[in-house]
Amino acid sequence: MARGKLILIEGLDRTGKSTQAAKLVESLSNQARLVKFPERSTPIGKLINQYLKESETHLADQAIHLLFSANRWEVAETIKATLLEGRDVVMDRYVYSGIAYSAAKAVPGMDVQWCAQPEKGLLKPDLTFFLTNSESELRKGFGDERYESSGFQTKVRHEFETIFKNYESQDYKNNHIVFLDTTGKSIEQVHTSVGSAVEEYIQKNSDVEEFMYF
Ligand code: ADP
Ligand code: 2DT
Ligand code: MG
Repeated sequence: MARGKLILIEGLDRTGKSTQAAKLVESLSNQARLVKFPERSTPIGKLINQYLKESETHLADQAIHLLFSANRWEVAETIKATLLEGRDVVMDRYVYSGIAYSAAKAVPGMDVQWCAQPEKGLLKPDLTFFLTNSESELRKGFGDERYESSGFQTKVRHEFETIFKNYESQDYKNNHIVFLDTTGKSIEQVHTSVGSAVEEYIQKNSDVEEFMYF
């Protein structure tokens, strides 16, 4: 039996990641599993949740970065097991958010290379979508969690661009990363674009069994 595919939906706040990840999981046939990062229900995830929700919860920038990464390591084994059962896994945020949000803080020494280090050895997605939307700041759902300000989001966008254009340029060229501008597109239109890209990827790569790692 072929292993499942690891598919990631990435992007800035309110670009439609959670909406699209949920719809993609529903549309995939093989009991696909949705994994959202941060996974807030684990012991480390509860700490992360508190940090995001309560501005008075102080953690050193290095410490919270490593907790976000540890949160992925907590779930890594079960993701691989699910893929080996032949089920697809759709992730809502992952390593790229981890690097981009931390690097955007511009803390001395915490550059992209430093931020990427604890992610080394995690499974690399087979296919990554990066959603952009020039009007997403107008959307409902703007919360009061940490990082939800337009000034910080601009810095995060810049870090994502650096990561995808330079650091992951090979994947970008090989079409493992799909950029999707959703400006002016309905939820259904975006879902159709995501679904076709996934279908095309699976058709071309159905026999790929080896895993890629960061
Ligand atoms: P994210 O997970 O990227 O922060 P969400 O999926 O939670 O974004 O979507 C943020 C808000 O925008 C929600 O209210 C959602 O219903 C709405 N939304 C998502 N996609 C679209 C779209 N294509 N057009 C209009 N509104 C959308
Ligand atoms: P949402 O639950 O709305 O997606 O917000 N983040 C996320 C990081 O800083 N590092 C990470 O590794 C991950 C996965 C992005 C979660 C917030 O947490 C940030 C927004
Ligand atoms: Mg979301």
